[in-house]
Amino acid sequence: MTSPIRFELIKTCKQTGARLGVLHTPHGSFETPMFMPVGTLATVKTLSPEELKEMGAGVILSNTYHLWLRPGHEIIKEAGGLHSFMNWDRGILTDSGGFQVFSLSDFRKIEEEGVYFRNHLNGDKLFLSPEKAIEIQNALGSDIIMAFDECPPYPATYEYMKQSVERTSRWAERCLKAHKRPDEQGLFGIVQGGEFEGLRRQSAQDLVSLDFPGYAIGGLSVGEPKEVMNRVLEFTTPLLPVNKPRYLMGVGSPDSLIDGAIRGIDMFDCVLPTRIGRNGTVMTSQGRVVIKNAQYARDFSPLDPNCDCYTCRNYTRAYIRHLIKCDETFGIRLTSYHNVYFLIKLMEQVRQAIREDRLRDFRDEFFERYGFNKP
Ligand code: PRF
Ligand code: ZN
Repeated sequence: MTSPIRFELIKTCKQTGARLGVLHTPHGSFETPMFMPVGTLATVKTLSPEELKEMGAGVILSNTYHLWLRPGHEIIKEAGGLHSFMNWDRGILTDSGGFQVFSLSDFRKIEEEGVYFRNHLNGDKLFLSPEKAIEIQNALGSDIIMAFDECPPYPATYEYMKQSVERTSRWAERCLKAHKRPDEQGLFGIVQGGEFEGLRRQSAQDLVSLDFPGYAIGGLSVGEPKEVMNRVLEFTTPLLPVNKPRYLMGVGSPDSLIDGAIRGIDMFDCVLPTRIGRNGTVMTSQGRVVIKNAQYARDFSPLDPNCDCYTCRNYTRAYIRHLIKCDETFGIRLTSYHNVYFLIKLMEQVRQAIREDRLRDFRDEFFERYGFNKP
């Protein structure tokens, strides 16, 4: 049986080793490295599918846990699956729910069988297991589904992390067994192990021996310093097969996208562009702008002078500031649109730089302009 998810490596950047590739899915083929906007509740907050397509989004991410609670995976299955339910005909990746359970629920009990926890909406007792997470994702019909893993908090002790990695490997095997639609949906394994090189190696070896069509690196961007994330990526990506896609979960700041690509990552997702957009922060080629600040009250220039998105072609900082300060919905639509566009275009520039073997130069120029190099 061939996997419905295939990764085609086009070339690697001579300056950095970053990979240019194509991710083939049942809903289209998309160039990598790519950024996947997050639509937790079957909507990328404030943006329509048409707008996402116009920006060039290929794959979006949604969440098993949230859709299980509301409206329920049965209803989405009845609608013909998540693609038809939300009117999105490109790629969808669903996260397994493990991470959301750990981040949203205060009460939780991890056992070999699965995780007991409380519904973050009404406090009901719930249970999620590898089998249940796969059953829900099979019903949703997403192109890429994720194994049910444990993402321990940072920092965790070596002893705890070792137990957790071993359990995550056993859970990964159970996910494979439970997967009912392997010819329609690609199941990715998730490498854990925190900052420990030996545990990352153990986790990667366990999962690679199970032969998933793609691998995620989890347990990063959970509070560790940036240098730790970069170091973990440096020793983890070489442990993964070159002909399979690599997905760094929950990472979406512009500097981390570039630094991740340089370390061999192909896919990223993050709520960052829509989350900060909703509180009025935008990413620009010159760094972050907090649009509510008084200095923008009479600024009739676009959010980013170097951006050609719908927002920047038509609206000024002063106008967007006014809308956001008055809690007008249109304001957060405009900032969300710009921020998602910014990251999608950033990845286009990263791919072009890989094509031309100059990603190191691109990185240095981008960091300089964005202000990451400032003391
Ligand atoms: N596991 C899963 N989803 C995730 C993570 C993880 O470790 C992270 C960590 N940054 C984000 N989303 N299943
Ligand atoms: Zn813009």
